[in-house]
Amino acid sequence: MSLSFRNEKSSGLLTVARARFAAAMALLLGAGPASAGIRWNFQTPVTPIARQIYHLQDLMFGVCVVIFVIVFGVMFYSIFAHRKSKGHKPATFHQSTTIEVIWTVIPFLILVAVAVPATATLLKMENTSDSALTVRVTGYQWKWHYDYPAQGIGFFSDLSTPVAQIENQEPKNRHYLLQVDHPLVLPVGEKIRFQITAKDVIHSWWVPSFGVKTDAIPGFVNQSWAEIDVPGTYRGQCTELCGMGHAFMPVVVKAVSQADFKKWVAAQKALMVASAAGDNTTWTEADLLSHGKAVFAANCSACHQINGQGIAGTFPPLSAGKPFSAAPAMLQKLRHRGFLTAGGHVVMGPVKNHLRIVLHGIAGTPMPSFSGQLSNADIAAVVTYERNAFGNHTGDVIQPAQVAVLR
Ligand code: HEC
Ligand SMILES: [Cu+2]
Repeated sequence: MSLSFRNEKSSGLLTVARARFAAAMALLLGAGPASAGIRWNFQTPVTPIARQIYHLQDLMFGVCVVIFVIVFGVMFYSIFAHRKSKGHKPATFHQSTTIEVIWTVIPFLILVAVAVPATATLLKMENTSDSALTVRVTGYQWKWHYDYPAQGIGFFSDLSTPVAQIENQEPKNRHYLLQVDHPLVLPVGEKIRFQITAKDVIHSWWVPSFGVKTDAIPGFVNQSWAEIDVPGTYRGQCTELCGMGHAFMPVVVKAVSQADFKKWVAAQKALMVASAAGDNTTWTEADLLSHGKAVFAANCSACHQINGQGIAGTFPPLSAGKPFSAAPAMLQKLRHRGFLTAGGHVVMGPVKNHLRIVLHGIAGTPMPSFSGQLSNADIAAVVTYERNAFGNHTGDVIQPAQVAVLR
């Protein structure tokens, strides 16, 4: 009780100090409106845990500043006031047991004062019991998948920053690399348990305002929780270096009222039913191409590149006629599937092989299976797009029903 009271007080003082410091720095740096968004501390906490972490850091910071001022104050005073030129001699109090006991006991007490609230916070973080909602979070190279097992909803959340901004052809917007097509939607005022894992390599799911930063490790499920009290949009990132696209898999969470959450769940379910029924629809070529372009940008461009030109030695181009050089074993497999000529040039192999590759991936290579991630319509669209973009003109138009057969 007394500890938490001290925290609140010190945090109040520090907030004022921090605001002044920030203002002074802004003046010093000649900062204009461009840097108005710069902050000098954590993001505003919106869960009990995040708030506790925030106060802990203020407490630690306060303790460190006080120790720093006292230690350096004494040191500089001693150097100056007891200098040799004034005739001072080295002191002889080194054998003083009292002083030794004091300088052992004081740090010990400081450590206890810090360790007690820190341990309490850690224990609270681990306690995921009594949650009202469970969300499974799965890291992929390079996107997140969210599942609501009790609600029967699941979807991928992909970066939605336009490629033109990434390639410096357009100015970068405010949420550059921090925006996604489908944010995670959560209700406020309810304890939400996260079960976090990964499909390929280690990722880490981090939402600073929630005080949640949990490693996503293939084959393990780590747990964490949040009870959000302010509706809003919260942004985070993958925080475990997970390969080339690490910077391109942000986390975006929309916290809404419980009533809105229920509405959203119902809408999501209706969407899923509609997309399953879509297998029997016949799409126009124009619709397939435009949807395929979006599916390609979100799912394939990280490896095969947005222009389909791949990366020599690693990711094959998807343009017929392009030469591709790589390890002999890889070239042989591509030839075997009909995607490379004997002379080492890319060709668009048979449609069925193409669909199978996208559906099931290529085992033992980075080419992932998309059967769990993309609907039949998505796959029909992206394969139609590949076969008619990047300089390819096969004229093939693939319908969802053709994909359904191969699933
Ligand atoms: C994580 C990286 C990665 C992603 C994402 C990826 N691919 Fe691939 N893809 C590969 C690699 C690597 C190969 C070559 C595999 C081999 O060694 O045979 C490949 C091969 C292919 C091939 C056959 C080879 C060729 O030259 O045409 C096709 C077709 C293909 N990918 C399509 C896609 C489509 C469509 C998507 C998106 C829905 C996609 N890939 C996403 C890495 C990737
Ligand atoms: Cu990652």
